[in-house]
Amino acid sequence: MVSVDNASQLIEGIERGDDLAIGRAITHVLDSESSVGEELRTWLESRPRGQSHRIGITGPPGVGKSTLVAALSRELREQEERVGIVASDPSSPFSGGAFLGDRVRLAGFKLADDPGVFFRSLAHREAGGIGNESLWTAKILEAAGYPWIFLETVGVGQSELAVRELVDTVLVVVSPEQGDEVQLLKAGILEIAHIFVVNRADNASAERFHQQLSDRSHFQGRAQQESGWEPKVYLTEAIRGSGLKELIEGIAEHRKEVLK
Ligand SMILES: Nc1nc2c(ncn2[C@@H]2O[C@H](COP(=O)(O)OP(=O)(O)O)[C@@H](O)[C@H]2O)c(=O)[nH]1
Ligand SMILES: [Mg+2]
Repeated sequence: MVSVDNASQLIEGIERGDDLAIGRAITHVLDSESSVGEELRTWLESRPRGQSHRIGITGPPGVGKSTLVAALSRELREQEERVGIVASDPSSPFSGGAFLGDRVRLAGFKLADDPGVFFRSLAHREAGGIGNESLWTAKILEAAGYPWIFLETVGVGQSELAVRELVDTVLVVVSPEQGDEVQLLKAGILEIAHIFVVNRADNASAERFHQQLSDRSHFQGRAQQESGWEPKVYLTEAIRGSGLKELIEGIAEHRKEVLK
């Protein structure tokens, strides 16, 4: 990459919270051929873990993850919290519907021009899910002082299990339309959750599904065994913004647990 950027100027910019510098820095860091990127990666690796709380949002496609991230972000903005969002979508190699869709959705939530929100969509060349690209991006947002960082990943598969390694809190979003929890169990998705969200509270079977999951929230999967944390189950309607305050409190509670 031919570049006029220099690493120390970008670092200064990141620490000032300058969006332009943050955006440029991410581009460099994700470019294995950029020497500026290499310097930035070295710097990022030498930094102590900051004050950010990283929240991974995973779950099957279409359950409302992006909408929920936008809704939670708006709620946090009302509490004057700054929010970084990293969306990864393997189905959108640099252009295409989903990529644009998330932007449009953010705009719908009046976040697109909000300087307190930084949004970056990654077109993954890795096999789906949150990989190193998301990790580097999160590290930059952390260096820029964003206290809340959401990382959304698409789909359910092996790669989602990696989410756990990269974030502090894993939110597994499910929707009542998926019908039954057996499917979720098969996918191994219950195992990685710190928090469950049953989205689409407006659906007729939402309550029942919420109840079903709550009954099993003593379920001892890997995440649960490691931490002794009992996953809680929240019911939300992302498009209308219901259940968000409770969910944010739930995340904050888990954060306290993590920091213990
Ligand atoms: N009825 C209903 N639809 C929702 C809700 N949340 C999201 N949606 C819709 O579900 C569709 C998929 O949402 P999206 O956030 O893209 O799902 P993702 O693939 O999990 O990120 C969109 O048309 C949303 O408007 C909800 O609470 N209720
Ligand atoms: Mg999405």
